[in-house]
Order: sequence, then structure tokens, then C-alpha cells
Amino acid sequence: MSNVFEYAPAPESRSIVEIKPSYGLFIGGEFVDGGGASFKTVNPATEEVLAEVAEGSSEDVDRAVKAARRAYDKVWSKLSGAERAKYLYRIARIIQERSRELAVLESIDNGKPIKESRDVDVPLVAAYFFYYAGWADKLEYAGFGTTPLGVAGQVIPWNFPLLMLAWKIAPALACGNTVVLKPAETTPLTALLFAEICQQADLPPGVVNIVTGAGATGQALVEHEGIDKVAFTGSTAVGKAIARSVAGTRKRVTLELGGKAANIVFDDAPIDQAVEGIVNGIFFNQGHVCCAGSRLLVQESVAEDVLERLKRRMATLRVGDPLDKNTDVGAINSAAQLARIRELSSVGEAEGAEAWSAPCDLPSTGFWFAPTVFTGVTQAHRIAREEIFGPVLSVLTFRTPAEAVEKANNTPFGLSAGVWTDKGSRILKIADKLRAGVVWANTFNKFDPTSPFGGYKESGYGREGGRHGLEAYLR
Ligand code: TAP
Repeated sequence: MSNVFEYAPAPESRSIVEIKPSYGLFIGGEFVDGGGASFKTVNPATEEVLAEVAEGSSEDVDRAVKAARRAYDKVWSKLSGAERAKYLYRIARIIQERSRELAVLESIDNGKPIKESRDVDVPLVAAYFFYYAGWADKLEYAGFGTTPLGVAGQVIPWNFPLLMLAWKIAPALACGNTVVLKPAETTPLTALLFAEICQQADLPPGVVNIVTGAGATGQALVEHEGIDKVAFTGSTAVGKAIARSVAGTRKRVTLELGGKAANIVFDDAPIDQAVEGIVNGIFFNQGHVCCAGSRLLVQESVAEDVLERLKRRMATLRVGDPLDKNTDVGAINSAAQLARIRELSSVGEAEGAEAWSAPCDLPSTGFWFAPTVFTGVTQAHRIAREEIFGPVLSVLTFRTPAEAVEKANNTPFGLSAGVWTDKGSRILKIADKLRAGVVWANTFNKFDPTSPFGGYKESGYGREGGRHGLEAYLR
């Protein structure tokens, strides 16, 4: 029997997503059994087992890489850019047509609020496919050569399962590569639904292969001799291990890793707007965001006012059922991630910082953590230095712009930052000094397929998105 989830986001509309009891691997255009082992994927809001999913072995990875190679040699590398574009446009349109189904499944498997998967994740997924479809027959204008690399091995995390898939697959295919993608163990279901969409779009078999599994499956993929390119998004620790393992091989690598972004609020900022940006910066997607504004740097003269308004705003956040369209903060993705958030929060208190969260009733089953703000944080505290990847904000203060820049850059990471001020000249001056791949001004967590995204320092290298995103997949 299948699990059938009913979801009625509005009285006039109703949609159902069907989850099969078990899933195989998607290799060579069809769903096939894996070598035998499997794992369970769980709804983090209820702890209910959703499905049994095949755990790809190294033999399975080998089959998938060989299927991708055949598809590359025999079909995909022989198609014109315009022909490839037709498939990508078709996939983009099917994503739009099936967007409700994708959004509901994403929220069930990941725990994110439906209003985010519906209004942010899935529309962006379609937008990335449309955007890169547009490039497929214009690669000579990209400035990076026009020859694809071959077979790409792509490994993605659980925080934006579909969006990370789109960031990886759309540019790779547009440039003429074929792919083997491994989704994260806790969120495999939307990647498998995407595999169905590839079938529906009549994408030639083997152009996209999805091999589910845990870290060992990802390792087998990135270490496979048959791939030409590794694209990885995940933790800095695993990124470093991957960089070591591919050193000295012919493989090209891009790494999108962790972050500890500073969200800097100056005393001339529109405070209510900044408070919205702080809330969006750290509580969007439960703070499971690599570029989350997890360090608030607020100018001393307005710190009290900002904190007071921030707490008032936090008290209005609704935490709970990801499928309720009024929910602002959903479930933590896994028990392991919840344990990590709890551990670092306890460390914060033990080190002398003060935690505050608005009174809120958390469901008794599932993985939950109330939005929390820490004050009295110093730069030496672990909660100011380490990525928590949860709804936990560390607040530090500064007096001068120079001090703000120094504190913002005092991190091994360099993925993103935010600046809130009324002065355009200050935005330009500060942005220039921040060692971060993306700097948002008077906004936060804005994504667009035309913009390159990527890090400095330990946040990785290479860019995804925009024209720059093509470079990673062309010779
Ligand atoms: P990781 O533990 O690094 O996992 C990322 C992916 O790599 C997962 O699919 C994982 O499999 C797989 N993996 C684990 N060990 C591997 C190995 N030795 N070789 C190859 N693949 C391996 O990160 P996570 O916990 O999923 O994600 C959170 C981290 O990702 C955060 O640090 C966050 O900042 C970062 N992140 C960065 C970005 C960008 S764009 N920079 C975006 C999102 C997330 P399993 O999960 O199945 O074990």
C-alpha cells in the first residue's frame, strides 16, 4: 500500500502526492533495483517512515557512471545546443505543471514550510532550468569554450534538495554533460520524482542518473575513475576530503561549502525592514541555509531597539506543521541535526551567552527547535564561529564601520553577508571590503538564476548560477 498524503492548501484546490513504499535507483532511464541494501526516509515533522529507498553500492555507482558515459558518447554530446535546450525547457515546464506535487513532497521529506517550498524552492527550480535552457545554444557567448567535460558526479545536501539538484543538473546538461547525482540520505524523494519527470520529458536514457544512498555512496561516486567532474555541495569537512581524494586526477571540482554569514545593521538602517531581513536571514528554512545570516552584527547605538523589535517579531513566528500554509518555521531535518543544534546551543550558554526564545508549543513528536537568539556573544564563542545550521542567531555589536568589517571577516568562511544602511556609498564601500561571495544590501537570502553564487576561503570554490555557472561544465 502507498502512503497517500492529502493536502488542501486552499478550499478551491486540492492535491495529492503519492509516496511509494519503496524506491529503486534511476539508472539508464529506468528505475532499477539496487544491490540489496536500503534505508528509510522519515518525515521529520512526525518521525513516520515514508519509504524504503535503495542504498547505492559501488557497483550501482559504476552502473550509473557507465550509463551516463554511454548517453554522453552516443546521444547527448552529439545533439546541438538547440536540441538540448528543448529537453531542458520541457523539464522546466513539467516542473511548473507538477509544482504543487513537488512542493508537498519536498515539505514532507525535508520538513520545510509549504509556503517556502511552494513560493521559493519550486519556482526557483523551474527558473534555473528555464535560465540554463536559454544558454544551451548560446555557449559561444559564455566565454569559457564550448566543449563539455563529459560525465559529472554530483553530490548534494538535504537543505534544498530540489533546488540544489537544479543548480547542479541544469547547467551540466545545458553544456552537454551527462550526470550521476546523489541526493542526501534524509531527502531522496524529490530527486526520485525528478527522475520521473526526466522520463516524462523523454530525456534520452542515461543523461540523468540518480543514485540514492549515504556518504559512502557519495564517496564511491566522487572517487569513480569514470567521471570527469565533481560538483559537491555540503559541509566543509566533507568538501576537504573530496578535494584531497580528487587531487592529482583529471577531474575538475567545484565545492559549495559552509558559511557563517554576518548580517550587519547600521544605525541609519530602516529598522523594521532590517528586522524582517534578520528574521528571514536566520529563520528561513529553519536556518538550514549555507548562507544564513547567523551572526547579527548590530551597531551599538541601535542594538537595544533592534533586539526589542526582533523579539517582538519572533514572538509572532508560527512553528509547526510544514504542510500548514501559515507555518513560518518547520521541522528540523533530522534527529542528528537537532542533536547538533542542541549541542551548540548548550555550548553557547555554557560559554556565557544568553539564550532567548519566544514561548511556543512544539509538537511532541518530530524534530523541533524554537527560533532562538543569543545575546552577550563574543567572537571567541563557538556559536559565533561554528556553523549551527539551525534557527539560532548569535548577536554581536560594533561601534564603527571598520569594526563591523573586521568582525564580519573574522571567520574561516566567506559565503555571504548582508548590509543594512540608508547610505548607498556605505553599501559599496563595505561590500568591497567583505570577504564573501555574495553581499546582499537591504535584503537577504535573495536568489536568482542569473546571479553567480559561491564562496571565498573555506566556503569553497567555483560559482554556480549565472553565466559563471557554465564555466564549471565547459572545457
Ligand atoms: P554533508 O554531510 O557534507 O553532506 C553533503 C552530501 O555529501 C550528502 O549527500 C552526503 O551524504 C554526502 N557525503 C557525505 N560524506 C561524503 C563523502 N565522504 N564523500 C562524498 N559524499 C559524501 O553536509 P550536509 O550535512 O548534508 O549539509 C550541510 C552542509 O552543507 C552545511 O555545512 C552547509 O553550509 C552546506 N551547504 C552549502 C551550500 C552552499 S551552496 N555552499 C548549500 C547547502 C548546504 P548523506 O547526507 O547521505 O550522508
